[in-house]
Amino acid sequence: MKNNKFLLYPLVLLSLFGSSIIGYGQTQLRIEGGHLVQSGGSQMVLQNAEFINNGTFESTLGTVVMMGDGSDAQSAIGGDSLSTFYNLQINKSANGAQLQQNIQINNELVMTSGTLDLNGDTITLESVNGNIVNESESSRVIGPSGGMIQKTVTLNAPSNENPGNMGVSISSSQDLGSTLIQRAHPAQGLNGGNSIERSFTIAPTNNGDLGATLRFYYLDAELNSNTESDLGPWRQDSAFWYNPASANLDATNNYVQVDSIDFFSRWTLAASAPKLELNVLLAGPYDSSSGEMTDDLRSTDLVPTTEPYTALSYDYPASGGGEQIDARILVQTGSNAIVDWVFVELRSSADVSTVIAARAALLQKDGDVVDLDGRSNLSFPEIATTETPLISIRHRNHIGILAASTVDLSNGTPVLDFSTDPSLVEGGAAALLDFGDGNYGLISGDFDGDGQVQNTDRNALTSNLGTSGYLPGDIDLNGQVQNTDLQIKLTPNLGRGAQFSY
Ligand SMILES: [Ca+2]
Ligand SMILES: [Ca+2]
Ligand SMILES: [Ca+2]
Repeated sequence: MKNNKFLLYPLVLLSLFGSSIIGYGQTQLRIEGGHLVQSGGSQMVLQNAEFINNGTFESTLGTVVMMGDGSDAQSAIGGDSLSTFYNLQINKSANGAQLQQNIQINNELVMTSGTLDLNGDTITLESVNGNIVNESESSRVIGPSGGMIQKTVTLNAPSNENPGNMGVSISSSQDLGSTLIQRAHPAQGLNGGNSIERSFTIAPTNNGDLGATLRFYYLDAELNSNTESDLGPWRQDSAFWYNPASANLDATNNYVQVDSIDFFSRWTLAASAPKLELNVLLAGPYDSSSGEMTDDLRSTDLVPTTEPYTALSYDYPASGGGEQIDARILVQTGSNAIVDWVFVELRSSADVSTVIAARAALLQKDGDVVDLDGRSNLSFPEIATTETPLISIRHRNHIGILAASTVDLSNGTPVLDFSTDPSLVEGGAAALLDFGDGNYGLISGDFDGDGQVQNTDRNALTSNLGTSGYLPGDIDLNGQVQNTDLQIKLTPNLGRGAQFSY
């Protein structure tokens, strides 16, 4: 690159508080109300000097270099105006540089030495050519107090595309269209834990049915006391962060890969949470001809996107409750279609009345109990892997079950298939309905959710006959309260459940 002097247009009002463009000590390059044009491939070096733009800065092919050993603030980029750089190079022999205003990079942000602190501001990488170069453990963009790097790109069937070299690689056979990618650096407080100091928000225009793969790259310097080998992906689609399964960590090349992503949202990395692979059937919607449950609530848009159990006064210890889903997961059909919400508890083996943790979860037609992405094994973020709890599964108008034995959360992902093995359930086959086809399910008809099917349930359902919606009297979960619910799904079970209260 040539090292020409930069040119000033006649209208420039340029104040240099220092003797030259290469300034030493507490100096500023100030643009006050006019144009400063850096033409050609020229290089402008700011040695411990601030770049303050209160006018207009144009750089067609030039490079601005922040050098020196002064504090970040002595190498700040600020002023009232957004500055658009062609190339910006951070090359501090000590300390770093910081933003005090948003900037745009049309070509390269070159990280040579020292950090660049976003300091609450935004770097926009130009959509085609803007990219980060040479970012490393010792020279990287940071942002403990907020701010972001962002880029909008068009992604059509991307194959391991890492837009702007921002550190997130995306693959999908689909056309995602114009996609906004934002990288931020404050750690996320994840249900009592702390993430690494990096997160990505990925927002494609076409954001559904992507079958996408994500590689989330990180730097060791961002680990924030996390043990690298424990890292797993966390995502946030609504207010809740959760820890989807099926990820691969490559600690040598510093990335976590997640496959089978239906739609993108916000992501970070943190220690993996304990997970459970659970399967359970509900007698109400169970269809013996298919061996699965029906999903009429979903197909008639009645499954709420916020869990129903808080409103029903179920007790959530710790930080559970209020789980929400993105409505996109409810488009899934087939065996993995969502039937309804269930309520999963971890109970103390020493005293089963003590609930250690509780989560609302989603139930698929084939009985899989899954997390908020509609497909991953259920995670318990706030629970230590040293716990050996008893699992219970409850549903708002069925009688809950308690596992007969504890699970060891430190040993992989425990598998409990309550749909085929009554010996896994406290009380055995008597605590379930035997469908006669090899499958067993939760006993239906507990209108008021008190753990028993009684006359009060029958009377309440009777007075609701003919109503429709997401209702406690809709025992078979087809969206209507009918004689079927009363005569087939409730009445035969009267008296069930009392012996299993816990
Ligand atoms: Ca399934
Ligand atoms: Ca009841
Ligand atoms: Ca019904």
